[in-house]
Amino acid sequence: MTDGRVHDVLVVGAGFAGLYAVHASRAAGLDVVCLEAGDGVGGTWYFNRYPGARCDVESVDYSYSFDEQLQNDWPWSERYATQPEILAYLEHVADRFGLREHVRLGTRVDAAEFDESASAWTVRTAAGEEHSARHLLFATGSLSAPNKPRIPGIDEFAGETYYTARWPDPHPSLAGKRVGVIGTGSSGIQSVPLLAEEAASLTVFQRTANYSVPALNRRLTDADQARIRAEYPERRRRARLSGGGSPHVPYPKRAAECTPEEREAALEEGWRAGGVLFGKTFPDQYTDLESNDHARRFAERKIRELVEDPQTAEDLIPTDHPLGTKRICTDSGYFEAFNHPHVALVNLRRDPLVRITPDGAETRGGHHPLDVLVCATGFDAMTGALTRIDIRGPRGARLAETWAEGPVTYLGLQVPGFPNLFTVNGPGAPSVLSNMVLTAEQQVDWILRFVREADARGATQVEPRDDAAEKWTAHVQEAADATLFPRAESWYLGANIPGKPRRFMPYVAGLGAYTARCEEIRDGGYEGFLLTTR
Ligand code: N01
Repeated sequence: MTDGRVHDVLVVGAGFAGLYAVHASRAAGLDVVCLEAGDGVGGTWYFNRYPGARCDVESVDYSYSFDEQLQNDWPWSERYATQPEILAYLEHVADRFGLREHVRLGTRVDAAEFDESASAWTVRTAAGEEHSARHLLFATGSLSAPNKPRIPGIDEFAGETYYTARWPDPHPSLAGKRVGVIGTGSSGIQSVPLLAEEAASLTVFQRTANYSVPALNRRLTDADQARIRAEYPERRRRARLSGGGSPHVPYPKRAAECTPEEREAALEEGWRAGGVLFGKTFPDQYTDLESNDHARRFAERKIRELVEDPQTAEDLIPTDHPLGTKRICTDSGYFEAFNHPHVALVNLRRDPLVRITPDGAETRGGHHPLDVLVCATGFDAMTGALTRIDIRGPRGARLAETWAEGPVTYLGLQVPGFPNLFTVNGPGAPSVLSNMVLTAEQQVDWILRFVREADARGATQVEPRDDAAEKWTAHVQEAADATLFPRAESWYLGANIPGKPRRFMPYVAGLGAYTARCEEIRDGGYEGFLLTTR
C-alpha cells in the first residue's frame, strides 16, 4: 500500500527533532509526512518510561525555542521535568501546531531506497507500506536503538525482563519482588532509587562505576516562572552561542590558576548548583587532566560521604575514566540508595557475571535469585537507529556497509552517495554533547533552507562531496582528540557495542561553533555540497 504521492519531505521519527521538522516543513510550504514507530508521538520520551526518567538539562532550556508564545505558555513544573511531563509537552506541541495529521503512528521504517531517475526516496515500512518523498530526513534519535546485552542465558530467564528504554505502560508492580538491575549509566542511576522504594530487594550489577552529581531538582514557583519568562530571550541567545546549548558560565579561571581554597570553593558551588554542569565547573575540565583530577577527587569525596559502607563506596567510585568523559549522570538519591539494607551492589569487575539462569543471575561469587531483571544497558548510540534500517543509495550502496569503518558525514547532516538524505542529531553533529532540542531546531532550519535553495536553483539532488565529508569527519575526530573524551571507553566512540568500529561520533566543539560553521558554509554558497539536476 502507498499513499501514491511523492512528498517533498518524509521525516522518520516524531520525537523532539521530528515534530519540529514537520512543523518547520509546513511553515516552509513543503508537503511533509512523518512516520513514527511508536504508538504515540514523543520519540525517546515515549519509550523511556522507566521509574525516575527525567531530562538532565534544565527543562526551561530543554524545550523548543521556535515559538515565543509556546515558550511563555508552558509552565514547567520542575527544574528537571519528569518523562510524563515532557511527553505531555510534546503531545501539546503536536496538537497546538496541528502536526498530528501529518504523523503516522505505529509505522516502523524498515528500508529506504533512492530512485535516481525520479530523484526520490521510497521507504518501506514493517507493515509493507511504501511512501515516497524527494527528501528523507532521519530524526530517529541518537539514543533510540536499545542495546541487548550479550549475556549467556539472558533469554532463558523465567521471571520478568524489562528494558529501561522500552519500559512497559502501565508500569508493572515490583512490590514484594527481588529485582536485579544491569547497568549503571544514566538510566540505571536514575531508576535505582525508585526501584529500591518499590522492590523487596534490589541488586545492582555494575560493570563500570559512573560519576553522578545530585540533580537538586525542585519545583519551579510562580516567581521562578516569571523570572524565566523575563530572561528567556537572553537565555536562549546565550544557549545558542554556547558549547552545550545551555546558558552555563564556567568559573572565570582555569583550575591551575586557582589557590586550593578557591578551587575547592568553586567545586563546592558547582556541586551545590546540582546537575551535570558540575562537569564543566572549570573551563579546562575536559581538556586538562589535572583540572579534571581536581573535580574527580572532589566527586569521589562526596561519594564516600554519601555511602555508609566503605567497600560499597569504593566500588561506586569510577577508576577508569576522567570525570565526564563517559556521560556524567545526575541523580536523586542514587548513592544513598545503597545505604538501605535491601539494596546490594555487585561489582562485576571483581565478581564477573557468568550467566543469567532461569531464576536469577550467576556471578563467579555465587547465585543471586531474582524475580525481575531490569536491563539499563544503553543503546547502539548515534548510528544504530540508522544502520538497523536497510538504506540504499542510488548506486546500490548500503549505509550500514558504507559506515562499516565508522560513520562519515559532512557536518553531521549528509552522507556522500546518499543524495537528499539528511540526519538530525546524527554522527558528526554536536548532538548528544549539546542540548538536543536546540541543535535539532538549528539543523532542521539549516536543512530546510538548503532544500529550498536547491529547489530555487532547479537542483533535484543534493549530497556532499567525498572529500568534504572525509575532511569534516577527520575534523570531528581531531576536535575530540584535543580533549579528554577519547580516554573513556564510551558509547560516544562506539565502545559499548562489541565489534562496533571506534570513531568519536559527536562534535565536541559545541553548538555555537557548529552553527557558525554551518552558516559560513551556507553563506559561501554551500561549499562542499553537490547540487545536481537529473
Ligand atoms: O546507557 P549507558 P544509559 N554486562 O550506555 C552496562 C542518555 N540518557 O541508557 O559502562 C554488564 O550509559 C554498561 O556498562 P559499561 C544519556 O546521554 C539521558 O544509562 O559498558 N553491564 C553501563 O553501565 C546517557 O549517557 C538521561 O561497562 C553492561 C550501562 O549498562 C545515554 O542516554 C537518562 C552490559 C549502560 O549505560 C545512555 O544512558 C537516561 C553487560 N553485558 C539516558 N552491557 C537523562 O536525560 C551494558 N552494560 C537524565
